[in-house]
Amino acid sequence: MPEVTVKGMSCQHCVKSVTETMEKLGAKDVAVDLLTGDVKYTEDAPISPEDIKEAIDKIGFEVVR
Ligand code: 9UX
Repeated sequence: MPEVTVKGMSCQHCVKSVTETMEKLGAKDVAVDLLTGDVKYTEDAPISPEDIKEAIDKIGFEVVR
């Protein structure tokens, strides 16, 4: 299962924003751990890490890995 770590989330609204952004990129079954920043997801076709970085950045968070 692909995974990215997102820095800067501090509430459930942040989780929702990140989840919706990931879904817009085509991610499915997005599971966000608010405490660790771990974002797990499945994908039908590979999603570009650069696209993820850019989209997450745009909503005010940072992909750290
Ligand atoms: Mo509330 Mo989460 O401002 O960023 S949406 S902490």
